[in-house]
Amino acid sequence: ILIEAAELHIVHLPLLTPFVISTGTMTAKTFPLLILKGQGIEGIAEGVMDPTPDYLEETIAGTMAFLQDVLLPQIVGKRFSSPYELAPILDPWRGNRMAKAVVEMAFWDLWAKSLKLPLKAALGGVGDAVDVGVSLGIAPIKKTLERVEEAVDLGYKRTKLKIAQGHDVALVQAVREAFPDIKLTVDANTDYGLADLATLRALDEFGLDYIEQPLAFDDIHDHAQVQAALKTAICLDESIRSPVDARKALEARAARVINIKVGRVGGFAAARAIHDISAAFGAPVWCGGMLESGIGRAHNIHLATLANFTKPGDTSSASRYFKRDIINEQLEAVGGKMPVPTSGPGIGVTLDRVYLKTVTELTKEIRP
Ligand code: OSB
Ligand code: MG
Repeated sequence: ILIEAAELHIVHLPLLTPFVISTGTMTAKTFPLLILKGQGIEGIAEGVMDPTPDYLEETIAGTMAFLQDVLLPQIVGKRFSSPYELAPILDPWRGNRMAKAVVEMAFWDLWAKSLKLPLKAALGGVGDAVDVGVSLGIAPIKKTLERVEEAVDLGYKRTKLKIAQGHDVALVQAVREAFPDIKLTVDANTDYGLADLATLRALDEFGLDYIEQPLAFDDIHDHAQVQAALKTAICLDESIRSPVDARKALEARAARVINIKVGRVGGFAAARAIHDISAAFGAPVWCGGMLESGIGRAHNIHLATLANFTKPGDTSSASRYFKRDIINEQLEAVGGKMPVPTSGPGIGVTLDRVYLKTVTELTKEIRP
């Protein structure tokens, strides 16, 4: 496929409710949106980096510069016959996996569309729907109990509670008492350290399916010490940027579960490699989310059809986050199952160009 041009946007979507995690509060979702064009087809993807380096180091400003000045000029005007041919352009640069993922994922969509295949088939996944749960932001215990009840009533297959120092044991105890049998997990987004082992041990008593990313965003080693002290599985999110990270974490027994976000790890080639390495270690994986619009959500859903995604993912209904999405389709879970979108090949969703225009803050065109 000849990539004839690229469109790069910054999109700003207000969130229906502020989303609070240990590192801060999000009131809107701002993201770069890339459209690669060739042969009359468009391949589309969004980035998962924040405006400021809250979750990991990458930022939207850094990504825009790297994409416009470095990556896209090496891609626009050239032919690629598979996503793997992007590797010589992407791999030499250090880090910046979220930025690389935007390009790689948009090309996977373009490539699958050129082959008239759903993205899941191009990736090697099967099935028409994936199991999903909800991720509940930090809120007072009473409010959280209401939200858990709502999620359980809707049939979501797992409830993940965001926790932080001082908003942990009492919260989990209250939810567990009210819902003794649900699949429950917590996500600390790096808020704890080795000195907090007593708190983590207290959380160990609630039959959680896993404790997600208790320690630092760049740590693997100390997580192994925590995992050795707990019955509950540790799940790593922020710490796993690459297949090598996954191998090291599983070898070191720093985790028994991995949260794969294709947008965090550099794209589908890396996401699949992490999926395969985890399977080889007997470690289940699940598909994380970053409050994506329908574009990123669709990518995630297709990825989650791979065989070792055996735990419910975070790709819940878009209507939980947004009043209106930038796609024409509605990505809504039914009974804890999110249908794989199939409005055409590739990611199976289509851009609502009219609405997109009203929520676009900046547009750049890249031509050869
Ligand atoms: O750690 O999984 C996370 C949202 C923003 C930043 C980090 C995380 C999250 C979520 C949201 O948990 C999951 C979703 O998209 O619903
Ligand atoms: Mg997480």
